[in-house]
Amino acid sequence: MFTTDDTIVAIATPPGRGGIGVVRLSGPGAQRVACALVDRREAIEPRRATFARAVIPRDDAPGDASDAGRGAGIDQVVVTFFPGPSSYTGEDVVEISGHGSPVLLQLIVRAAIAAGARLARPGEFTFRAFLNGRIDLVQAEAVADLIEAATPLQARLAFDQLEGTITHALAGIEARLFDLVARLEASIDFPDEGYHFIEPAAVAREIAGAADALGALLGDAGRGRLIREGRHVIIAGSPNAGKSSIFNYLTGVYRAIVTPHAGTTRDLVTERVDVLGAALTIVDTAGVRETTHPVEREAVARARGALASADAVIVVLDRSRQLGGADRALLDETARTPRVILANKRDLPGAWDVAALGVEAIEVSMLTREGAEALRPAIVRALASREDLRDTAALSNIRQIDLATRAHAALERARDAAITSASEEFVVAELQAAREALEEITGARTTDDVLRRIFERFCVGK
Ligand SMILES: Nc1nc2c(ncn2[C@@H]2O[C@H](COP(=O)(O)OP(=O)(O)O)[C@@H](O)[C@H]2O)c(=O)[nH]1
Ligand SMILES: [Mg+2]
Repeated sequence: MFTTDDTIVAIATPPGRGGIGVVRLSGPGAQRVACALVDRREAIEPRRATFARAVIPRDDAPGDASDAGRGAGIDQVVVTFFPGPSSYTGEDVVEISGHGSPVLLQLIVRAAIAAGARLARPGEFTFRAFLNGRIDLVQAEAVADLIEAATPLQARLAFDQLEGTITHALAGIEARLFDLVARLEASIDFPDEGYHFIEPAAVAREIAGAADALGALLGDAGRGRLIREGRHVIIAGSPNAGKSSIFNYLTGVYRAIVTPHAGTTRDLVTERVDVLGAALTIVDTAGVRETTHPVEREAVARARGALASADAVIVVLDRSRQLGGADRALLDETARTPRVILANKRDLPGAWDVAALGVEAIEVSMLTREGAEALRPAIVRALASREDLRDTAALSNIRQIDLATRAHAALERARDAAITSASEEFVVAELQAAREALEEITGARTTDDVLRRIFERFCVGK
């Protein structure tokens, strides 16, 4: 996909001005290019921060008419040389830390290109790390996730994956399958000996063990996805039930207008918040009711649209007024969506019996905040079937989850075949299918297409 025998260069720090900015080089010529950049003849000592003066070709130096020396000084920098193979990419890497000015950093990159480096493509440093076996594909994806993390829990999930938690678990399963296939194939290859390299009864047991280990990983995947991707949570209910009050409470920003006038919220008000580790997009809607006002009609239509695409719904009921047809319709409509039902305004005399609702509802008062502390855990429980999202080692991205699901299905077929004493060839074929899917997760077997899609997500310099 990319050539890997040349030396690449890119700015590794984000665009904009800052205290320092880092230019990164990787490849066989990293040391040579870096020496040219700092006008140095002797090699840079490995793993040591070395103070130096960056120079750029005279042609690039504005207003420099003197011709002393080979280049024009441009910045004071710190150069660090990480020799391969124990560098980030597995190749020789040099990091040049200069002052964080986009102009300076661009000049350094141009000078590196003039000295023989090539501008790196998005994700190319991490891609080289993958090709050189420094990390597998799960870890490469974790690098992108770690950089993109928007909540502390997202960062921890990605870090766990980068540290190899998933890689290690998958390797254990792969090793078991490899061993099993080898022994089954030996039995197939030497049928006359009447000797089984593995007891037929042990085959099903071994497969079931691997399937269970993979099943455990998959069991956590829903939680992993929730942390990684976040979810849309829609607040719905009759006008004046207290939806905007709940939105403001959850988001901590008083964006949605709260008034005693029914029909105040006329558009979808959206805010992204961290709810106990889950990155949730909370959407406040207009109360769903019959109306003739054109703006409110549109608002109600938008509320219905949001409801259709919600991952979870907070159904807000007003406990101080009789439930109406719209409330019952909403309860019916959301019966199959993960939801939290709130009976709001518990500070006022109740007009109906919450216990008689027939479904679990949390009594709260958004005015006094009584009972409100139960709201966040209830949302997470509705989305993840548990109240907290900690202990984070989990598959989290859909590519990995799809492949693990495929591997798991193949293992179940293999186990069933082993139990019903189907031919060993059939069992082996299913086990091989499972192994292939697992190898695709880690990238031991993969296509250029998949790699391109994964590394496209990265920025230049990663
Ligand atoms: N007494 C009482 N009033 C509330 C409570 N929650 C909201 N309200 C009031 O009910 C009215 C409607 O609230 P709002 O959040 O705008 O409801 P929305 O129309 O569903 O968005 C406002 O006057 C709020 O101050 C509550 O728990 N108790
Ligand atoms: Mg409102």
